[in-house]
Amino acid sequence: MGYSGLIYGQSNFKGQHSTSVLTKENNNLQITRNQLLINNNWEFNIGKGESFTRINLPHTWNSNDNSKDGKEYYRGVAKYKKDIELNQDQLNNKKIFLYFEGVNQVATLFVNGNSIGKHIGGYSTFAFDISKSVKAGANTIDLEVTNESDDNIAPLSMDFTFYGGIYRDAFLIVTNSIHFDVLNNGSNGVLISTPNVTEKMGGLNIRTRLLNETNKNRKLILVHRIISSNGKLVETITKNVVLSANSGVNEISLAGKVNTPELWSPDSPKMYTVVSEIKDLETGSVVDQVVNPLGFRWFSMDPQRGFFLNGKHLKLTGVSKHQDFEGLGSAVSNELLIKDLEMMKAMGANCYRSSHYPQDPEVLNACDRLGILVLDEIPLVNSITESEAFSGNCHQVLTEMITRDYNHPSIYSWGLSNEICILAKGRIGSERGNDYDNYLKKIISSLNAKAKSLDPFRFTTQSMHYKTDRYESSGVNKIGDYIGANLYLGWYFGVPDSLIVSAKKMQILSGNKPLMISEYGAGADPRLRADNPRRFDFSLEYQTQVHKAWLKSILNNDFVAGSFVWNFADFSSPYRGDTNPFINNKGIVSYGRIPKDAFYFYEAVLAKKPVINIGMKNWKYHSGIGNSPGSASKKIVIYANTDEAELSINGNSLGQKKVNDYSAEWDVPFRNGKNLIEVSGIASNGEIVKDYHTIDFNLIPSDLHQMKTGDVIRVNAGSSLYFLDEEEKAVWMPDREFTKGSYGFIGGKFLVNQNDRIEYREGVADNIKETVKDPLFQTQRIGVKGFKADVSSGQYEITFCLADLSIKSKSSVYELGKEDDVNKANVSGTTEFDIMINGQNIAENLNPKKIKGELTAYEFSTIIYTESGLNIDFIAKNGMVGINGIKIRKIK
Ligand code: GCB
Repeated sequence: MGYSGLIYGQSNFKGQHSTSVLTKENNNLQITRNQLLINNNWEFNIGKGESFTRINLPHTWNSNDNSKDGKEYYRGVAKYKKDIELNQDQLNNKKIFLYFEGVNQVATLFVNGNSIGKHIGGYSTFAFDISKSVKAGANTIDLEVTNESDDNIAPLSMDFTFYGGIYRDAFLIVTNSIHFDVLNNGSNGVLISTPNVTEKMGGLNIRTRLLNETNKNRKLILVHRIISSNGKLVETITKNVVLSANSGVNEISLAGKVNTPELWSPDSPKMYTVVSEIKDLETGSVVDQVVNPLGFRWFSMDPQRGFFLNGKHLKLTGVSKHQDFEGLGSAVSNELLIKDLEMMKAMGANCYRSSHYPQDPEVLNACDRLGILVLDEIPLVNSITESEAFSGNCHQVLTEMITRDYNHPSIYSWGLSNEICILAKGRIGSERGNDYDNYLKKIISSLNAKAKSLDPFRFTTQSMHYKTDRYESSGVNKIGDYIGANLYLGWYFGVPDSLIVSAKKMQILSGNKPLMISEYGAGADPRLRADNPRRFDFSLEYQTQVHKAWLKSILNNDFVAGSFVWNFADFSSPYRGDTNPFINNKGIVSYGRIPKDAFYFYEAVLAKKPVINIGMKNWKYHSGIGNSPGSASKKIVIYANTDEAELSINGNSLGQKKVNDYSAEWDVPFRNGKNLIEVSGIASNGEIVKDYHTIDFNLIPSDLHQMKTGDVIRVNAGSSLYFLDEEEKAVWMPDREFTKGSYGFIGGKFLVNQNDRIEYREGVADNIKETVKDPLFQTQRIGVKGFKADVSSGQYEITFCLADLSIKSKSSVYELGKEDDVNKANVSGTTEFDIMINGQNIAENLNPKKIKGELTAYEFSTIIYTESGLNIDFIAKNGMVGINGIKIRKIK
């Protein structure tokens, strides 16, 4: 929670950590409001049982679901309970509120058994007045929460997990009976706008909502003090007010100005603080106090020239992000949320799309402080329900978002919808007709009007997908100040260069509104690397390659006001079957926030500081077949903004290279074991930048006779990719045909998954059960006859990795614009087969489907002594043999 004027103090409440406002007036310390974080010691119960467990907030009951089986994540009812002790002093002439920053998605509150109210919507902040239901002594709070799907609550469906729970901070707020409004949609009762700003003058307007909940009329002074970034009082705005007894909310608007204001911008996010107080006219004592941010800046947008901030052109280049984090689901601490923003800023991002819903208030505080412009949006995604209740819910969450977030200088735009026409056609049953179009237009136009009435000073927008027909037929693409284009050219379909062509087309159809590319991205599994990257291989290399092309187009085209990478971080999505099942891996950092190569590329381009990074840094292990005595060459790419860079391996320089397109690459000879890579460059300001990285390399001798005891060969069968196995701390090599003196398969081909838009994907798009090595088991070499390794005499352990992939594999449900959900995988190896090694029978009638069932990992190992070579024969009983991986380890 932000800007409430808090000095952290000791608790007045048993067992609570308390925050309270202490103000110095007439040398008296006065407590004006208490705001207690009540995150600790809640009791939680899920399902029907009576037993409660103790938990702390933030909390979600789905944090681990997706690692088991994301499709089955629990969407239902749960109960939270907490006891709060209050003393009589805290109740005398006081108002007591509960304030929740976010509960997904319906929360029903009882205090001491009395029904208090219900809040609908999982991403808004809300408060309840519980004054009438509390007493001195122990009080019980019961919050019933459900994340069940409901046709009248947005979002209806989406490519992310709808985590249930009280997943943000909760507060108990105690005010005097005369106070700023606590029940105003998450705001603290003070709304500040800056309608006229120039370099010479910052005009502002402060709307304040005051309540006198006593039985007497009261004479008061309302004071707003404006304090500059260096702590100086620059302006005081005051007004004497008389509030009649119990007169409800009194709204008072006051205008003010700051001469030659310090302007807010990404490069210089200078801010002011507005301290608002209600004082008693006679005694001068402070009755209530709240604190808000204030920033002076102005912006405009032009369809051809883009975005302007404070009169200067500013290309917006940033990222989108969901709110979840590996292992935590949506219950993420403020500290981690803030770290994300700091990481984005360090990368050079100057804008942030709060997709697809309003996020924690701390996210916006961080954006204000760091200088990151924000598109804040409501969770209206994919489709609508044609009902008044649904429309009402959308209007409510829009009002809550705009009111709570109104004062943040970082916000330049409100988002009204995302891909709202994607389900209008075909993908969920029959096509929705004209009535749907009409209803859609009605909702979106009234949301736009509502946004404008609440805040005429910011832009409105919608993010639309590339299939323009329904946006056009409904006319929704003409609503809002600018359009957002979600474009995946080069990923789901098309080539990266056509991004701009599609964007232009969407702009023209919108009636030539200004345009941002609100999404563009490609999946990458941090564990996959390719020598020859290609679309839909989920390799880090392909992701970097397309981001390079996309960013170039974005930067070279002025009509593109800005762009948001989809996505900053990998995130959970229950229906995905990509190489990290239940994860959308389009992040440029991993789910646990480890940078992928694309992140380093962005940093080199965008960060206004000297940068050099080794792209391989998230891999501590690698493997390769020797190509010169004692070493194997691997390509190492570095990302830098220096003119040149020098790389050395194990102390030997491989020379300087020119940095082109923010990168340079070397063929680096790795020896077996630890290798130290060092790079350095000289920035234009003379600063020397360096990076280093250690890789533990598994060198496979080119002549396998030289394989030593303990050496291991891992083969990622049916795949052209290297797979980093975090369990074994080792790398599986791409599949290869046998060559004399070495190892490889005989016969067979890769299992390829095809559909109308993804012409080629190795393996299947499905979760493989009983393993975390999905990429290894998702791919398969089928119709294979044998495997040979020309090893010398000795004892070897041979491991076979198998999984039945014969099930018709589903593609990602969320493939943009895709009309049918079933991939046409070519038939995989399903049938029974025998395995013989050097003529010995190892397995008979082996059928992984019979042993484990479909899509389940099955591994078995055997130990063999050979005089010379390993000749493995796969003998199909009928149909084809399918092998997912082979590992050979020399034991003796
Ligand atoms: C989109 C959606 C976003 C998805 C993304 C994807 O267009 O707006 O929510 O996650 O595509 O990865 O497919």
